This record gives sequence, C-alpha cells and structure tokens, in this order.
Amino acid sequence: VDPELTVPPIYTPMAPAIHPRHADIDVQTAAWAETFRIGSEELRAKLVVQDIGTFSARILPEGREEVVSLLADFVLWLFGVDDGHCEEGELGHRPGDLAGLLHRLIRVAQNPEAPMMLDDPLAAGLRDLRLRVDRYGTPGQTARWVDALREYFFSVVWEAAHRRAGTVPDLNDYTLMRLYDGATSVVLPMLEMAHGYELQPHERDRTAVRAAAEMASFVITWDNDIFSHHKERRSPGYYLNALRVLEQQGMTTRQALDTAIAQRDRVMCLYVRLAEQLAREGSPQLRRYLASLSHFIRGAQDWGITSVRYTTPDDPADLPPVFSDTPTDGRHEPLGIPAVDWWWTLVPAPSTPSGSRRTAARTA
Ligand code: 3E9
Ligand code: MG
Ligand code: MG
Ligand code: MG
Ligand code: MG
Ligand code: MG
Repeated sequence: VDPELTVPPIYTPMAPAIHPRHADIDVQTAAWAETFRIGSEELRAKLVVQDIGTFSARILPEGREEVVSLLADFVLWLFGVDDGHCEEGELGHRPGDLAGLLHRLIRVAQNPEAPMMLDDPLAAGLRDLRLRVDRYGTPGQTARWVDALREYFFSVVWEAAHRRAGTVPDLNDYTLMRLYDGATSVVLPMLEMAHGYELQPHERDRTAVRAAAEMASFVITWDNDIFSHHKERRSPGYYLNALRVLEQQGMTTRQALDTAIAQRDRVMCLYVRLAEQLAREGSPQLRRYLASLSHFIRGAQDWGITSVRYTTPDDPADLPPVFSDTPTDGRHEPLGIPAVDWWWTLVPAPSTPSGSRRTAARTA
C-alpha cells in the first residue's frame, strides 16, 4: 500500500457561508432519500450521513429554502446514480446498457407523466424533483435542467467505457469529461431558481460567462479529485481522478497532487479575475449568478474537507482542516490543455507579475 498522502491547505479567496436552515435541510434530505428509497439499503445508509443537505446549504447560503432543499435532494439523487449505477454498480462496466437506462431517466425528467420505469426508485425520485423544478423554475430553466442532465449522462457513459477497458484518458480528454461528469452543470439552473431570476440567453450563453461556469466546474471537480482521492483509491476496482491521470503521465502520487493543486490554483486565479470583469459589465442577475458560482466553489471545499464521505473515519484521510490564502501557482498562463487553454484569452494579463489582487486571508 502507498504511504498516506497529506493534502495541504488549498487556496481559496472565497468566504465560507451557510444557509441558516442548514440543519433542518440536512435532516429533510435524509428523510427524502428514505421516502423514495434512493439507492440500495447499503448505499442509502451511507448517503444519509454525508451531510449532503449541509452541502446544498453552503452552495445557496441566501437562497429560497425550498430550492436549497430541492438542490440537496437532487445532489443525493445524483449520488444514487453516480455511486449506485456508475461507480459501484454493474452498469458502470456496460456503457451501452448504461446509456439505455440514462436515456429512459431523461424521458422521465422530460415527461414525468410517461408510464415508464414505474417500479424504479430513482425514476420516482426524479419525478418528484421535476415537479419541484417546475414549481420554482421557468419552462426555460426546466428545459436547461433536462439538457444539463443529458450532458452529465453522456459523460458518465464515456467514463464507463474507460472503466470497462481499464484505461485512463489523457489530460485533455479527462478535463473535457470532468467538466460534465462532476455533475456541476446540472446544478446551475438551480442557482437561478433559488434567487427567483432567469439569466437571459444573451448573457448566460456569452462565451465568457459560460467559461466562468466552466472554470468553476474545473476548480470544484479538481478539488473533489484532491479531497476524494483517499476514498477513491481505497475503493475496490477502477477509479478515475485527476491524480490518476497525472500519474499515468509518469508522475509519482505526490507530484500528481502538487501538479493538480497548481492547476486548480491557476484556474482559480483566472476565475476570480474573469468574474470581477464580468460583474463590472453585467446585469444584477449576472452578478447574483457569479456570486452563486463562488459560493458553489467554496461550499464544495468546506463540504469536501468535512463530510464523512471523504474523511472516511474508519481509515482516515489526511485532509487539511483549513484553507490557504495564497496560490501555489498564480501565473496567468494556460495549463497546456487544448480544450480549455482559450480561457486565458478572456482576461487581460495582470500588470504585476505575481498577478492577483487577492482578498484577505480567510479560513473555514
Ligand atoms: C462527483 O464526482 C459526482 C457527482 C454526481 C456528485 C454530485 C455532486 C454535485 C452535483 C455537486 C458537485 C460537487 C462535487 C463534484 C463535489 P465524483 O468524483 O464521482 O464524486 P465523489 O464524491 O465520489 O468523489
Ligand atoms: Mg448529517
Ligand atoms: Mg463519479
Ligand atoms: Mg464518485
Ligand atoms: Mg471524486
Ligand atoms: Mg452571497
């Protein structure tokens, strides 16, 4: 067995925040999982103690409570799919059959009245989620939520093909896959619903605004890869994360960890500068959206270092108790990943070499 990896404090310029109703929301999400019997008994017993409601309360600290609960139930449901079917289930090794199941689920999300998968708990849970998405969102937001679910599903089918073959994608393919298979983009419509606005297409679909959301996804999923590495490596069978991709390029685990941290630090610095630029030019709704993206990043960090999902108390992960106020790599320079290197063309290079106007030190 490899020596235990110590994860150092990770750079974050965002302040922690949590919805005041977090404790009730967390309890209600566990109850929702029981009501809909999400996952096997064994999986559900694990999920209900992972503070998933608390995670949602960190993503939307000022959001409408009903939508914070909706997001919490949805994230739990996503783990029912990602853990239950993809990473721990049979279908995770059968991409064709997985694609069939996921298409059926998409139809249930799109047409909840269709008499399909009537005995399937995940389908029943999804019908309930759709009902609540309709209640708090616009028709356009419902449609985008369904589309985002499809892009998440598409990416986990790709991942399943690697799982079946036992292969590890290269860094460019992994980056592209990870922009979707971390299920970050399916959360985005709910950020709007929680604050009762709809970002208009001319603003939301601007390349730079999409890029800001992609950068947030990159940071959230790289952070997840860093914090979940212990959990993932100790699990039986195949696993895929950024560290494994970098190890395959010839790095030791330690070098892979340092490299992944440097990559997410550079994207974080770029995200902060792009978000400042967009907030100056944008509508109040865009400013709200950008604030929510930042809460999403910080919420995933706070949840990532504290949830038993990742700390695994029976075989403890060596995770940092705090965050750092300094990036290990603050260079305004593309990562050498063709799929995302264009991000660095969206923001002018900073005038000072070290670059960043950073906010004051903040820890959890
Ligand atoms: C995350 O990747 C998989 C998603 C289905 C998790 C659901 C979470 C969200 C929608 C919010 C995004 C938050 C993240 C990525 C922490 P992975 O590596 O399978 O997650 P794991 O928890 O197993 O490390
Ligand atoms: Mg709890
Ligand atoms: Mg996964
Ligand atoms: Mg996972
Ligand atoms: Mg992970
Ligand atoms: Mg706020």
